[in-house]
Amino acid sequence: MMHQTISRLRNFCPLIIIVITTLALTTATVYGQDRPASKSDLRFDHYRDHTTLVAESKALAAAHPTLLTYIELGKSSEGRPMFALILNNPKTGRDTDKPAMYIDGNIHGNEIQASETVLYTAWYLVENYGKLEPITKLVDRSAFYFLPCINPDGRQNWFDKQNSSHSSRTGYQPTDDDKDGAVDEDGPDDLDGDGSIGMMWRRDPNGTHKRSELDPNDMERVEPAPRADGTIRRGDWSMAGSEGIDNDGDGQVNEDGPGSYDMNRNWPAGWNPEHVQGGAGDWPFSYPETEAVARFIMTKPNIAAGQAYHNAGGMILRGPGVPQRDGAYSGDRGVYESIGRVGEQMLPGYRLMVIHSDLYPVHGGFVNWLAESLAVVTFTNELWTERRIMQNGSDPSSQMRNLWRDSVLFGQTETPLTEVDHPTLGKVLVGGGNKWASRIPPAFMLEEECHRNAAFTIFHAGEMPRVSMGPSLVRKLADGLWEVTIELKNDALIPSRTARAAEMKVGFADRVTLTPAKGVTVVSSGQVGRRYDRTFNPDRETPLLVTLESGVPGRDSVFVRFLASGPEGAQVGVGFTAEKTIAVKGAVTLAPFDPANAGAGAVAK
Ligand SMILES: [Ca+2]
Ligand SMILES: [Ca+2]
Ligand SMILES: [Ca+2]
Ligand SMILES: [Ca+2]
Ligand SMILES: [Zn+2]
Repeated sequence: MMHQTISRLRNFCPLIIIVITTLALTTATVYGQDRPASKSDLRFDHYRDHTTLVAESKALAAAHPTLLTYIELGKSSEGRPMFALILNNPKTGRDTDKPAMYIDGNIHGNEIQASETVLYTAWYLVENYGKLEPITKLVDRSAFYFLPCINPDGRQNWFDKQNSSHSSRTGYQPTDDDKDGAVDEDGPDDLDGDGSIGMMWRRDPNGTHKRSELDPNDMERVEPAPRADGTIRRGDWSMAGSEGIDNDGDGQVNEDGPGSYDMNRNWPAGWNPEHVQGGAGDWPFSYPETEAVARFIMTKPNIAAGQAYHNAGGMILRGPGVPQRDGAYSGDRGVYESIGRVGEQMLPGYRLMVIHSDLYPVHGGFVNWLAESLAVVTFTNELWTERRIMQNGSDPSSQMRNLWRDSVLFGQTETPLTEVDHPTLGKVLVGGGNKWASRIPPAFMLEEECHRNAAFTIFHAGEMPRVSMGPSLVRKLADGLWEVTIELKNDALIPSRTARAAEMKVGFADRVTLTPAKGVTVVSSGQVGRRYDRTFNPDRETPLLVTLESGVPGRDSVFVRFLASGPEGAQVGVGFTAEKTIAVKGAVTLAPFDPANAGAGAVAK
């Protein structure tokens, strides 16, 4: 029996090999559809508070010690760590020598999925390094700075305290919002004890709403309409504000809750003082959180791309925040359009928009500081849109919204209306959408939201400037006298120096340095319009240095020419440096060469 089996196996040996080979191939191809085997088993099917976010970020860095570093940038108002994850492969150079993408989230503390999205991006890149070729290549030539949560107090308090989906937005320094001399004296109050701050409804013979006959937890709007007897039909309930009482007896309810400074109005880009916009602070960077972020960013002039995550609405926003600053984008509009339009295709239900014209005016917003003051191509995504409820991208009807809430989410985002005795309003109904309603995706859709947005930023990062040297044109003008035209080309969308940077002289201009071999003299050098142009305005002062004020445009080339005297066959070293690209080193041989006449693949260096 045994013998028989073995001989059979022997006969089938080739078949077994084929089967094993097929299995191996199948495993390799199937990987793309699978979760990567993870060194740090992070899950994106739930939301984590700030304490857990810190612990998991540290664990992710510890699991990938070569690529990922956890650093603390400072402390929040309430003493929580402000932190960053730096992704860089030291084997391919220092982070500051590479173009970098800056990605943050949760500046508004209630906009919680922003942090999961940033953490997911870091996690996806480190877990797939060495497994997915496009990721490996991108990580090897770029750096990433991840700041998953830049409002730690806002986030932690959103989880710990009674909030609505809109509250715990700000930072947590005690602030006198209503200027009555007391701080934080009248916050929201959880009257029905559900842990959230909902809506209050009072009985009103001229009410705007009535309770639905199909579902008594639903308030339906009633449009006033004349009855046959001449009276006007109205509802019997009206809204009575957000859940709470007048704690300080000043006649207003919940007018001065905990904290309340808006760190997204505290950046030096068209900043305006408090009396123009509340929350702006005494001066830009006046809050510990904004100062910590600014100090970090100011040490990283290699940041070439930026992304900030907020919620909600399904938007890919670019600046400016006010129409007066439209001109700041005129030179780079094409770059923003090209990247943003791809984003619209990658993010179903999302639309590319301009902050001031499509949303509302913002003075001194973070994205404006990065884009307008530091001249970095930056977007703000407003994560999650109700259009994602419908799989066809249209806005849900109220019937669909209720079906979603009751039969897809099984009521998890809703507290039934209950009667509560209110000290000043009498009997009120309290309830409605809880803090999990409306602004964040349900857990089962979180991972998709994270992944698609991560993919968009990875695409954006892939378009950070990438400069290389093309073939050089070398002409012999006379015995021992050479004219050399060098091509520097950028095959990414983002220029090595944005139009905004060139215009405002932000940072250093790009530089081409020439290093002649012994016996060679560079007589003059300068930029030319095209490779075969005959006109040439040499810079006689510094022939070994050509400054490119406008850098190398996206998907385009610039040409630099120099005249040199020296023997045929001698070399001139060429170096290109820019703040936001990897430096390029090459050399040109002084021997006649015309790229137009060269065969395929011939490059004179
Ligand atoms: Ca007050
Ligand atoms: Ca409540
Ligand atoms: Ca009050
Ligand atoms: Ca109150
Ligand atoms: Zn926001």
